[in-house]
Amino acid sequence: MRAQVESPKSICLTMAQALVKYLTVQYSERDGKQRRLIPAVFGIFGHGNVAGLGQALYECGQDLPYYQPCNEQSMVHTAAGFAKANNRLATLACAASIGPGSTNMVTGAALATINRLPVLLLPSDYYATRRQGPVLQQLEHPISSDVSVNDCFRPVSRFFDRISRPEQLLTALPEAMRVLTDPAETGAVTLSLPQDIQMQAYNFPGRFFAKRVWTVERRPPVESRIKEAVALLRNAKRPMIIAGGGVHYSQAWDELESFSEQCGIPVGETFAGKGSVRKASPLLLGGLGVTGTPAAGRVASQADLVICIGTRLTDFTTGSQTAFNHPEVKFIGINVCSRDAFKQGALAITADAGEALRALSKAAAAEGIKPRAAYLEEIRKIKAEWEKQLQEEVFQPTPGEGMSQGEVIGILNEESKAGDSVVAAAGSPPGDFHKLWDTSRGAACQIEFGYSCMAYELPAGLGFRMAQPQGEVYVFIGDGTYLMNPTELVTAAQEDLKITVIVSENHGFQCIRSLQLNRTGHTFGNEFRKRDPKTNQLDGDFVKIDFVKNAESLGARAWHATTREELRKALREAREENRTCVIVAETEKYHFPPGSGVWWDVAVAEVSQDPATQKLRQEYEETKNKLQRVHY
Ligand SMILES: Cc1ncc(C[n+]2csc(CCOP(=O)(O)OP(=O)(O)O)c2C)c(N)n1
Repeated sequence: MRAQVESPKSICLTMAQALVKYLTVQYSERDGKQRRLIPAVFGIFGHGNVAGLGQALYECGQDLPYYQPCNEQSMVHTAAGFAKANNRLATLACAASIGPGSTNMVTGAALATINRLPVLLLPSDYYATRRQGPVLQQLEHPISSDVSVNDCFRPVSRFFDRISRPEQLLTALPEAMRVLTDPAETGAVTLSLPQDIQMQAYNFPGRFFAKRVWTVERRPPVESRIKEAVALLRNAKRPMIIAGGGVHYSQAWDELESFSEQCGIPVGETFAGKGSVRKASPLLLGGLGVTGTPAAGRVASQADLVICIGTRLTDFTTGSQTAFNHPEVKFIGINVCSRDAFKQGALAITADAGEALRALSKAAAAEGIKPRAAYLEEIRKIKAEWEKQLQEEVFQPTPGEGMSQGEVIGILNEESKAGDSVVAAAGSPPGDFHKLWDTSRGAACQIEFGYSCMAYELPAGLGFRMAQPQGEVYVFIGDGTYLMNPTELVTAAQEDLKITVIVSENHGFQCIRSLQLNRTGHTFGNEFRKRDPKTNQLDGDFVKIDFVKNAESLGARAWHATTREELRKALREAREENRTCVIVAETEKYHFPPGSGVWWDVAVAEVSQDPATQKLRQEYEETKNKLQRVHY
């Protein structure tokens, strides 16, 4: 055994010990404020990492607290939620054992990379020496001995490295930190750690473990692009802003509000951009796109200049390229990521959102660009129409029916307070929150819809709670999503991380059932029903599931609410509770809020014997041919 020698010049550590020691001294900085870049690690141990990284955490991890999740996918979602809550200025590390533990993290990696959220993943890998192979859980690739299951991480990581010698950390770790803290490149960073190399010792230079601060840069815009943008603004009669997640990550809320007010430009928000305008502004149209408000859909349809800020412009925002119908529509793209800035053939301003908006406001003021009164009046009317429909229809009970999900969201909105946040990601909740949630009350709406991953919400809620000690953290999910991943309730109990989970119990995957009906004319396989021996299909009685008991068994306090009064009472009691809470709200199966008028391209079968499907195909082709455009 080699003795651990420490001198100012070098320190002998195992690869895993060096990794842990390095992470404890990494900081991020923006606008003069520093914070730990990776303040904690989640992990599940197995033979692939217990004696390597596990030993290192025990010996060197005093400043890198260890958290125990119930599932490896979940811990990556927790890290993504934590990163999002910190506007990407901090994240968590996630460690897994070789094989299934590691591949369980692949979905989380995809979610993080697609949503541009930093997460540090530490999967374990095969023996680098190969002598003992195949080790337990090792893939033996027929033609490529250096391929392991961890190569699955490559397409879903922004940086991937396999550490096959301890000294590789000297270059791999700084590169990993650079990618994590680069706003244009960030996503999942994966360092694959062969089992034997984790324990291998090396004389690392002492200065490798000196505190290092990674500045998260605010890229300034190029002046000439700002001038060109102002020229477009000057000629625009019906401009509109699309606010994406980049507004939050840049913390450019004030800059967005003042630019929109100064120039009289209405704002539609993407899922990630929900809450970009934080006050009750007459210019805020709410969510934009397929699940957005009809008001935002109408304004987008006639906009002649669309200013896209910090958005990837996915099909839900562009209505699969049917949302912008003005014949002369032009786009300005403001984004730290050049690829996004150039989308839609936009005038691209590759810059930090806050910096670009400040420059744009200044240049627009110098040019004397002012709101157009007639346009403002039109926006006011369109918005008022939608608000009337919201209050008089969507949030009201329907005679003869139980609560709709819209009603539940309305009540939650009323009960929420400034400083609360609500997390949604898959099923009908993200779309309904995008359309219905009023962020001007001060409760943040954190929607993950880049990957729209069932199972993200609850563990991500823990990440939000870790970053947000005050206020309620609500997690809003369907019953299908609850069934996919309730287990992190145990981690919540273990760590006293209080979240309040609201389960909308509608007995199935109801948003997909509705989509299926609209695109095939039939439904099957989307409700929690028993197999009927007569039909041999899942169209028998609904399966009885006791979500309250399930949640209680995992350490939560739980309620079942079937009426508005019961729901309000449960929400108020939950606010006073210290433990994690689960409120199961019975909701109507087939009652959805009104549509936005924005189309979504989900193709219908081109050939079918079924007249219902044939009719839907005909409608599909007509709409697609009429509305879909290419903007370049
Ligand atoms: C992990 C994962 N699997 C499958 C899907 C496809 N999908 C999208 S929504 C949905 C149903 C969600 O059901 P539930 O959570 O009960 O919400 P509801 O549709 O009833 O609102 C499914 C299966 C997904 N988004 N994520």
